[in-house]
Amino acid sequence: MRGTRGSTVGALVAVAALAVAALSAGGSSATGSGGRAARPPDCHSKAPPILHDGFPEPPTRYSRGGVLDTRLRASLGKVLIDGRRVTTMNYEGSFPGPTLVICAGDKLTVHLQNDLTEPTNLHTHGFHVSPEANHDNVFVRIDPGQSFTYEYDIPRDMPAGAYWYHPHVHMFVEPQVFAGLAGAIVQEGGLDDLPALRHVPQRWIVIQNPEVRHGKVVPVADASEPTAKIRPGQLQRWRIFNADAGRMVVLGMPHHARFQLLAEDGHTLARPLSVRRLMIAPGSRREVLVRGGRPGSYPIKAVPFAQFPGGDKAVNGGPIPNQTLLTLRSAGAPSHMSFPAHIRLGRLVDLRRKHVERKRTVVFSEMTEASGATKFQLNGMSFDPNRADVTMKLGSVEQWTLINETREWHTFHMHTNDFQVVSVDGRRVPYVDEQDNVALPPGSRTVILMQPTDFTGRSVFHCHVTLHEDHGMMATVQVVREPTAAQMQRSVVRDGGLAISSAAYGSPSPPPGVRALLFFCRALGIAPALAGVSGLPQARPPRAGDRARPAALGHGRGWSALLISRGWAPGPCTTTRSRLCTLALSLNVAFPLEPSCVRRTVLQREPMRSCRSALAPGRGASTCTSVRSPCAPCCLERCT
Ligand SMILES: [Cu+2]
Repeated sequence: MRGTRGSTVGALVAVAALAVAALSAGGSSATGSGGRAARPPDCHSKAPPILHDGFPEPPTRYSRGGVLDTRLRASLGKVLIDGRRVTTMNYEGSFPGPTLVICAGDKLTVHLQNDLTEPTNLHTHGFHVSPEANHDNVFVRIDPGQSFTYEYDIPRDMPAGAYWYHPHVHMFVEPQVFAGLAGAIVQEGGLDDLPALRHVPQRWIVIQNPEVRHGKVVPVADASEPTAKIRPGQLQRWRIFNADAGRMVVLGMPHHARFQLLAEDGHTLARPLSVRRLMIAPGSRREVLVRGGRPGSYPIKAVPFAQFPGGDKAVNGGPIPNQTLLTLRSAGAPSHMSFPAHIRLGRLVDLRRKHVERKRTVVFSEMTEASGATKFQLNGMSFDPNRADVTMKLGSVEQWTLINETREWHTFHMHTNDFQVVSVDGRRVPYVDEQDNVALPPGSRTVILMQPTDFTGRSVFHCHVTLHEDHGMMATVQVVREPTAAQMQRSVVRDGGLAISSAAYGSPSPPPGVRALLFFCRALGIAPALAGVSGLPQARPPRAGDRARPAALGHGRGWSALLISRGWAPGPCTTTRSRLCTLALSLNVAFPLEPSCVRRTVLQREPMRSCRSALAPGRGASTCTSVRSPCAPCCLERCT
């Protein structure tokens, strides 16, 4: 299922590095007049210079004396985009909204005035602040004509870097972000203080993806792309915000030039990472160094990328490929700025060294309803704000396996607490990162570690393709000091196998028998971990007689595969034949699929959606007959 706005609206899709220019007519904020604000003292005075060379940029609002008290008025009105006046939703008459610039330890107060005709609210994406009361609370709903004052006490140890703000009322996120309700937040300090970067000028780039909506045209597809000036040999540090409603942006430099990646989602990497392609998921931010080449003009393009099957071609509803995000014009006196490639940028706590207290699995799936509409789900469930999906213990380390069972990209975004990516499809990430949003390739498994600290309270995690989020791909999470037995029980997702693994805190090991089997397999160097099957045809469900081979997932835990087979199809899997089938999987040998294996394979390859809905309380066996035929027998067995 395609899920980007490009798929639903059509051809006029464009990535535009944009920003704007239209300034609001003042504003009631104490420090919040529009335009390019003078840099006050505090952390701001020490930050590297920002380039103002005609490249479009939103107005900035700086904190002073530890305080930024400002207004954001959300309304529908005319803004200036690439020199044209268009009508769309906006904050303070600016598209994107004003950039808020703060320091560690600041008090940020935002008076949000809703002058739209629909509810809205505010999420400070990436902030490590309380998710409750009038802080980063996404359950607040501000009706039309109402206002609400948000207060954020920025922790002294919140990493300096790139954050952003946008609405978060369920089912309104995608249309509002798409329409332009988004703005950047920069916390200065951190990398700014690094001697090697102190004189490297900065450029802040906010990416959005405007197009046709409600008859109002946001004409960027045929607009001239902005130009960024650079001198030959000069280094520039770019903070790039993907504030788009749902598009994965993959940027490519011309002539094999590379980006030096410095930070992800507000977190500094330990060392710079040289990359040719820079992928920025919707909601994510990246900080990079770029160097001016020989004199000339160099387009920086959003290279073709299949976010959904066929989505790399405009004819399939994808964005226009190879669209120029901006043109880098290298001219002027040469510069010889150097940057040590092996410099230590920062230091992060490696959660891989800590004891994992709990494991969970989150399955991203899609379900097409009879009406043709697509439901986007996590662990077979659509979002319900009144349900407690996950309860985490404050200070505990958890390992989550994120399984994308669909044929398109999703992302995993966590509020309040960031996470470290450990592996993707079994390939270990060779460095320590910290992110609040990670892209999940189709059919992939991503293992992350996280440790909720400092704040108890209730928030959410979700896909940041906001169309998917609005259509259900979101769940609640609460962090408590001491989970009660009832909370622990509620947070255990029992859906028959695939989304198991919510072991109790303090008992992370598989059963002794399974441990012995794993030890045996690992000693022989085979089957390091099993939970998938490769070699199966993609175009149709597997059938008896197909030859399959287990896919090593490499996350070091094979027992979930065994539990899957036990959890599902309890009838067949108690037979000797199905035990042999399981053993064949364990031993990593190709085998002809037996019927019981087929069922199991289908259950692994297909989202839990069909079987889950069939198994929901109150559903009869008749529901099972409506699911795909290879799956139905299994469901029937479980239902009856
Ligand atoms: Cu998604």
